[in-house]
Amino acid sequence: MELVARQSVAVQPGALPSAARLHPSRLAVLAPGVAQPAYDRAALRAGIVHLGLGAFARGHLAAVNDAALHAGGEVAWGLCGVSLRQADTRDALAPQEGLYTLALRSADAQGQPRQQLAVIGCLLETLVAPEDPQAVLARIAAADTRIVSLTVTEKGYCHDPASGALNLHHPDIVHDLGQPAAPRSAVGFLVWGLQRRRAAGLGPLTLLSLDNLPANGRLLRGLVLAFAAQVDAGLADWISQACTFPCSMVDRIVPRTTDADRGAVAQALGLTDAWPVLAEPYLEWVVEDEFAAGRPDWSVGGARFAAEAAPFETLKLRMVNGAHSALAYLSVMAGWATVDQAMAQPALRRYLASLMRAEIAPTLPALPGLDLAQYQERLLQRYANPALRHQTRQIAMDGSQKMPQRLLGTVRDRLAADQPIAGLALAVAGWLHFLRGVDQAGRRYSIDDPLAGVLAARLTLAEQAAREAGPGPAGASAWTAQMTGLTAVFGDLGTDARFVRAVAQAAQSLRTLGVSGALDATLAAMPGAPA
Ligand code: CS2
Repeated sequence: MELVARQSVAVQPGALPSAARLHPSRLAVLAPGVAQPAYDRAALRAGIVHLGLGAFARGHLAAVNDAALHAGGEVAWGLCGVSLRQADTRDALAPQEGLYTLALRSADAQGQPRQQLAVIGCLLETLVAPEDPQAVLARIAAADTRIVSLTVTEKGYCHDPASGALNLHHPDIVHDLGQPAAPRSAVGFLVWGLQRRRAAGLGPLTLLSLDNLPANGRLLRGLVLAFAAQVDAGLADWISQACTFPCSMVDRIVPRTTDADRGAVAQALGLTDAWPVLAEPYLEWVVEDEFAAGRPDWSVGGARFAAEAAPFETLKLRMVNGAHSALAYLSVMAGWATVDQAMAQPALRRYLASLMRAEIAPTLPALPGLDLAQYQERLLQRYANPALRHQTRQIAMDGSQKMPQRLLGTVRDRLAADQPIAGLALAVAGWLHFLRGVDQAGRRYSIDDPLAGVLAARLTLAEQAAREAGPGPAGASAWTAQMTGLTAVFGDLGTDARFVRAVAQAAQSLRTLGVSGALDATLAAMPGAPA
């Protein structure tokens, strides 16, 4: 079994509307240099069920799993994907019998976009949960299934982002507790599926969260057990004793696929693919080696098995995702549509470099062998990748679910050590200011967030408080105190006068000076900002 050598080719815009569709029967006509499944697809069985089959999972889990199969891994480790909401992925991939293209995009020395293509073959089937929840439960309870993995995004866990507890008032959880045969949430599917499994006398599973949440395995375990305890104490005991929930850290930037990307992939492939996935070449996946029923050897595809993922998670969530969110809100308001466009703004680049070095890095746990300065420099280069065109609006989604682990934990650690937080405060103020839904040029945008209603109500109260307090810093303080009083996101941070003061100052800068002025003012307040 050999991987066909991959070549990088220039990204050529355009479309091939008349080209035939990617399909197992057409692999022989693929353009030379495109990697393709060289293992026996027909022999694969679905040992992994993946909930939340978005581009992210197809850009890392499936790609790494494919590499393990190429390296001669067991045929038991094929993948069954589950979409929890929509049919679009299944509709795109079913006519291709699950095949899709992964395009790893980078730039050449002249900054021209290039891509390396690989057709991924390990996805055997995609189920659409709302169409047939029984099929999903049956898959979780199938004898072949040994791992259920998840990328359902932060909000998919139906938890309280500040405390990590299961939200028993969440409409999907309320629904699922009463619907053993037709749940809607990931946690509901897991618990009702595990109940069937136990009743059928089948073995335990590994439940593997791949989402950007701190201690994601432990969090998932807590949520699953909290739900199971509502159903049957014996089931909760069985899950807690037999199933494992390894924590993991995954790092790969996977922007949303556009029609232009579909065209460029078709040009290079020689076939059309209804839903290729784009990603950066960089991939880091650290996963705790606690599998209840075996696992593929993902290390051949770049994964690292570790005793403890926590230090890697903290590093990644605070650096990669913290800086990403800081960049995203400021950029949406400034009108910088893509991350590479934002990175071309010298003040923003300097701000991110200072934020990482001066405020985030000192809060990180020691990781032997890690050169943090090099890590930060590489991260800035990853963001600047001009071939990804990663939309800042995409990263700006769901801020209420992202703030605690990306920025607020860092803020807490800094305040506990009595350290300044000017850069972090600008990032938090950026999110709050962004929630007003209008950019600097007066263009309106919608707020895509599960707490959008609550946030809008807060904003109304905050604007009123600011009016009553009068213009200038007094108004900014009153406004910020209201916004940071939202405990579901800020916990008790809103009662820390140092935090509220720093965020109010940054909010006032954003209001009076705009994004560029606020960046300059913040940089002036951050010691040792790079020139
Ligand atoms: C991003 C992440 O959309 C977002 O919120 O910050 O998806 C980010 O690209 C990945 O976590 C990178 O590993």
